[in-house]
Amino acid sequence: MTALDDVHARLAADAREVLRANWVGRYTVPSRRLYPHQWSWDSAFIALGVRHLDPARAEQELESLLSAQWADGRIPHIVFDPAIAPEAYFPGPAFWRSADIVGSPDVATTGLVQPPIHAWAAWETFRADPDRSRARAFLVRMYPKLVAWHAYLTRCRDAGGRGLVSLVHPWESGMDNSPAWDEVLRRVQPLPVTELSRHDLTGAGAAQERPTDVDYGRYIRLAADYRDQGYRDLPGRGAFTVEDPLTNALLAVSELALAGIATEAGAEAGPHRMRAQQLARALVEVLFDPQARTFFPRDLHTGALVRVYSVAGLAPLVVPGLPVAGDLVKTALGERFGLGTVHLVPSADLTAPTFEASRYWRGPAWYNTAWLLWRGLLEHGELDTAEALRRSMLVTAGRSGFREYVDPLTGRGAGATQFSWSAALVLDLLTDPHPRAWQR
Ligand code: 9WN
Repeated sequence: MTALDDVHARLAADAREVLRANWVGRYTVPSRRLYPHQWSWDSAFIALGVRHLDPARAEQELESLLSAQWADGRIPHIVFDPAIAPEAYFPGPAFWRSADIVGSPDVATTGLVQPPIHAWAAWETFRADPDRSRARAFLVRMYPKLVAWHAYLTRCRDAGGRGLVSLVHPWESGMDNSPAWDEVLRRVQPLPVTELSRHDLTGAGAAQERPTDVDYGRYIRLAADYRDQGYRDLPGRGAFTVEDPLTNALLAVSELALAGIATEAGAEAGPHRMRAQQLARALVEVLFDPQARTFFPRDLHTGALVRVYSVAGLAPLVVPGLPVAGDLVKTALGERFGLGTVHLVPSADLTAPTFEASRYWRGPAWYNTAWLLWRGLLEHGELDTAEALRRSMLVTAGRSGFREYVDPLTGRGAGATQFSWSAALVLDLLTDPHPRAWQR
């Protein structure tokens, strides 16, 4: 064993320990202190790592999330654990009142969604141990639920009418306080701070690393409005209605995964491949800016692109055959993201006046978006750049632990400690450094 093997073995052991400590019997909490319930896209990233340890547990992670699916097909962004005190997370079940909605599950949830990476995670989980997974009919059970999930997004969320999914709340993007949302959020009147019971601000330095009270006032206002309209989508647009490149790129890849899942489940793969192509085409036609060499979100109130760079604009690199992949790689390597010269990849433009190295999604580097970029670079044959990014993630995690995010300039960890998806994705990098691309 070389010294590096030794370091990696220790890192893998530490990652396993985080995932063990955060497992609550049916699912994994993102963080014991900050996020003590089940989160939608977290569970998918967690399954991508846990499949290497215990594929049955990765299946259970996803199945437990999908057991809270609504009758309309949506997978809620948080599934609340009834065993956890209601005041442990704000806004909790009493705010969302999901039980009032016909077709909501027995357990309390939010009515928002998060980026649709679930079919991709289910497919990779299956591939970790296909024989055993087949014996449990995992994909046969998952297939109709995942189809219903994608159908909800396609049927109820195409507010722009161009074949792309739109989001109704910044929390749905997974990148809550991204500077890309600043301009759109300006039309939302924030609730006063007296109406917010923020629990996320306890702990040293937390207020400097989390969204501001004005942001939160707007988040709660938007969520309350959506709730008060019974979580109904079309027709009509709430104050925040945007098409997001990361969400739509993950849906395209998940449709490809669904093609594989369909074949395993005895259904037709063709329609899913076709939908993946339609999404990829719409992404490029509607959200790509050739001058800026990146994707931008689109504000459906103005119909215009929001020309603010963020890592979400690079995420379509995960889409196989993307015709503008070369442009995205150039942007990633350029001064705005500094790929190869910084730790992981920053969530927001390093050169913008809004850049803040330690505030949540306004600059810090996150393991999930770096992992997506890594997969995208591999997908498009950028092997050296991908390997450098993988190493950066491993070295940074080795130094700062499995923090929620890191300062991309110094590698200093911030946010929650023992963060589940950071551990899970590092474990994936260590266990499966050369994943199969879709074409192979
Ligand atoms: C709101 C759980 C989630 C992640 C999101 C991240 C953060 C929640 C919060 O934590 O959002 O959903 O309370 O700030 O932004 O991506 O899924 O880890």
